[in-house]
Amino acid sequence: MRPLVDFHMSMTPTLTAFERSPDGGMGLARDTRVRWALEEAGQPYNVRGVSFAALKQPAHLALHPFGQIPTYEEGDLVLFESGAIIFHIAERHAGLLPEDANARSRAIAWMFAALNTVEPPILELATARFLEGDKSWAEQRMPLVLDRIRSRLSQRSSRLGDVDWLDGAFSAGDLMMVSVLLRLKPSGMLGEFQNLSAYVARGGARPAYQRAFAAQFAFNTGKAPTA
Ligand code: GTB
Repeated sequence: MRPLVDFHMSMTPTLTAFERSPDGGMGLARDTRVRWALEEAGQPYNVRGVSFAALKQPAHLALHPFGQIPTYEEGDLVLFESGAIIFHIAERHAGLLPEDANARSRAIAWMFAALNTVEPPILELATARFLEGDKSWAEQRMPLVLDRIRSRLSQRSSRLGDVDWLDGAFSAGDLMMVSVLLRLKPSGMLGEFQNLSAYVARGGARPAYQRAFAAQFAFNTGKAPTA
């Protein structure tokens, strides 16, 4: 008979992450949000580092059609897209989606809102800075990029008001929203919206996030994070 421990080990999911993230352990690459979801769910996981060259090789493209991280392998299941991976984790383990059907649908709506409505303008900032910063029109474009982010932050800030989480208890919707907003931390823009900075700080202070952050930091730097 197959020992239980072997079965358990084969179902321990494996994520892919950058072999060395260009952010040097700031936790901005999208494996961090998946690690966070797994930590919230209390699930163990393995991580396999992938070099930039290997991302575009057939072995990795078989897991991820766009040659990116993160991917998620669990038994026979292979997933890509951080949103789909976190949704899968949240569906199968307690703690990330409410039991009530309507509240669950609303939490899922917030996950989509984070990925489809809030994240795109934030990603534009990185494109404008790092990929287009040397173009003749870069300086003219930047205020437009910043305005689009500010507009979303202002809408998010008004809706959040003074509550702790988006819709009652912490959910995968908050996990995704905080993950997306964390990308703005180096820009200082979150500081313009006191309740949003507090919201992001609240998410970042969760023990599960702290464990996820420490794990990615150790993976990327070989060191423990300093407080
Ligand atoms: N929509 C996909 C998802 O949510 O999973 C997007 C995945 C994605 O963009 N992956 C990036 C990647 O693999 C890493 S996270 N890029 C390599 C490639 O496309 O060839 C984005 C990212 C990249 C770099 C930093 N950084 O340097 O700090 C941070 C975040």
